[in-house]
Amino acid sequence: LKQKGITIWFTGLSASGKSTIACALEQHLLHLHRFTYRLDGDNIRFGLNKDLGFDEKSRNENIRRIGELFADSCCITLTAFISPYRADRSVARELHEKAGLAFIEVFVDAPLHVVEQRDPKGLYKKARAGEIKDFTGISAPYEAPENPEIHIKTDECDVTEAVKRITAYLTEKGFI
Ligand code: GGZ
Repeated sequence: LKQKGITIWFTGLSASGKSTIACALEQHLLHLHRFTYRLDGDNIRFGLNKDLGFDEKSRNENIRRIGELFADSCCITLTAFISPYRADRSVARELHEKAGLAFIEVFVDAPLHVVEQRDPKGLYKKARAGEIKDFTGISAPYEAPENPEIHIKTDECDVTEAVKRITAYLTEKGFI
């Protein structure tokens, strides 16, 4: 292997498409016989980090733990967390860089009105009604990446196209 391990770090609003793209990318990489490890809010927040909520400190800790865990894994790690704070993503990036591991930030970008319309779990509706507090995009901040390695606008680009763009990047950099 050319690389010890790489992390593809998806960030974006709830319902922006992070998990969908990460799943499709994982399938594609498996076809190429590359080992992957995929994590998202659905598995981590019900297990490892079930003690954490969504206030700012808890989100910092959520992202801190995820960054620590996978800085030394030797496969292609795919993480799909909102990770709304720039500083938290920087910490994850620095941990990787110190360990000589690649960190690829993918901004999964969709405007608020689009994700609100998608609202697959009805969470935006509840957040608007005040039934969920600290909801990203409504009552809690999302700090968009300023310099992501890859920027995908999911209202303009479908899942297949998104996977193609990421794999093209990985190929170009010699990661796969
Ligand atoms: C944002 C929330 C919240 C609040 C529950 N704000 O679309 P989902 O449901 O499946 O993904 C969201 C997930 C976010 O967890 P993360 O670990 O990715 O967040 S962070 O990186 O900010 O720590 C959403 C659900 O959990 N959810 N309450 N208040 N999303």
